[in-house]
Amino acid sequence: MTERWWHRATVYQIYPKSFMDSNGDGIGDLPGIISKLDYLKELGITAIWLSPVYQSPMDDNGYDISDYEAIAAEFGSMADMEELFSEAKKRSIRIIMDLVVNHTSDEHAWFVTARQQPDSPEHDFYIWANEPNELSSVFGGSAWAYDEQTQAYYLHFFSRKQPDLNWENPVLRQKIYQMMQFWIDKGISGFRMDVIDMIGKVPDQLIGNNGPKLHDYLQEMHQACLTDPDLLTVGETWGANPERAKLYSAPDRKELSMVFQFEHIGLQHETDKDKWHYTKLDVPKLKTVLSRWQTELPVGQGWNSLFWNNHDLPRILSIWGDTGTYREKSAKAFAILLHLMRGTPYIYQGEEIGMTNFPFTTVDQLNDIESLNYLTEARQAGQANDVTLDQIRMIGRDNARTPMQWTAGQQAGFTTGQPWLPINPNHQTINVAQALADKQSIFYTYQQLVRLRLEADWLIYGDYNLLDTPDQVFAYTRQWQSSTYLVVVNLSDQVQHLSLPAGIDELIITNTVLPEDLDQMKLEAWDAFCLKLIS
Ligand code: TEU
Ligand code: CA
Repeated sequence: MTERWWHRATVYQIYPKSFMDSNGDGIGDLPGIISKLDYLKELGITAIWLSPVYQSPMDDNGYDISDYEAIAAEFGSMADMEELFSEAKKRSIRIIMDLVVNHTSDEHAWFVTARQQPDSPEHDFYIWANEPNELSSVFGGSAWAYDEQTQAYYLHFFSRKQPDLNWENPVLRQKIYQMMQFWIDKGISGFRMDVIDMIGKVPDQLIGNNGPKLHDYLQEMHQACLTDPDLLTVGETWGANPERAKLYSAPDRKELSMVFQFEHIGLQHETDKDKWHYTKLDVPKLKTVLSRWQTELPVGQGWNSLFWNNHDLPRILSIWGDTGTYREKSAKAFAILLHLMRGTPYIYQGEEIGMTNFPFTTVDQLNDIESLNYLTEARQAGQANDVTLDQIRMIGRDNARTPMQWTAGQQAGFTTGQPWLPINPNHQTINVAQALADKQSIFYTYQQLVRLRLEADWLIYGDYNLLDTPDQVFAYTRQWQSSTYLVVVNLSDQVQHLSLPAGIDELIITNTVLPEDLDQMKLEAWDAFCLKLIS
């Protein structure tokens, strides 16, 4: 495998609306991000994945783009964007932009023209039908919306303000590649690609993702603007399994660097039920899923991403960890478990200080279109409001979008104004200032893991092997040249017993006081550590 920078990188995801507000309007912005680059440098991350900052009516908080080459006024100007690029570069931090090309906003000039002039070239940039079929939107209801002006239906797999693009149109594809080149020429280091597995859709065959031409389009895209191997491209592919991940990320396929797979996230809800039917952590299933992704994507045949959190997911501590006595210990346990696997880790803003879900109590605290649509649907289906609110409180996307908690002070130091989404009251104790002051905080565990990845070849190349342990204990080894590294994590608040016939050569990282030896070990709640074994 030819090593690239992103094999050793840790990427930090910023949701700009909630990261840092510089002008008191309660909305995060680009100058706010610039003011926090030194903090990110301290964490040690190599790159930032910046969720969309393009012009948008904000129906889906920027994942509905009305101009791909202009900055949303709420976030600042193109000059601010250029300054972010140069300030990040000074700190050797790369910028990955969010590429949202499965759909545009219905306020994009292309769609405005498409609906006004049915015989315009732009009309065929979208997907029209005289009658809807049974395709449904991810955000509830039909995936087809009737347009009075055109007297036809258009496809939208997300909100009706997010019409799907017709990737069968070669002119449209070239316009997308030109737009990508515009940002590459500005010096970005790659793209995160929003629901990219949907661009091969075949609506009249009810095919949404993994369509027949998906990889043709990705290879064409690569040829057009992604031939620089130092560009990191990560596809958001909810339908990926390891086999498909090889198609996306095997170097000789010349498509993407890696994908975000969601099979482990799928364990957050009951099988074959929708996301709202959340369920508790099933550690044996988690071991099976994550181990498959470690063993079925060998070095050179593809590359993994590693994440627990993003802007669409509940905070991992709230859904699978502990937010009480063991909040810090369980946070370190999840970090150690994941970051010592093979792949590129992604830290979502606030994960590094152990932020948790927001204690929503009323509907008017919610912003996310997905949750608000679900609330309406659930009401129409006769589900009690408190049941729905409980589901949204546990797994709704707003949980990840409450503002970053910088201090224990007013509005958590996020804004001097009124925040667009309420600040979690636990910012009094969970905030960056506290984390930086406490050398035992979660922050320094992440900092240590980020630094380790930059120098440890065993992390990049070592073979993975799951150990047979009690159900709640997730333990694996990484084998590299003559060295064996052991990772042991108790993913429960119960004492566990474990015996490993091996001697300790070196302590790599731990969230607990280590046992004398590995024979007849007693693991306390949420114990997690990594050791180099005597070979
Ligand atoms: O998410 C894709 C997606 O399907 C998610 O919306 C997911 O299915 C759902 O949120 C489960 O909770 C991407 C972006 O990450 C998301 O923020 C956008 O809303 C969506 O695409 C449309 O662009
Ligand atoms: Ca602002």
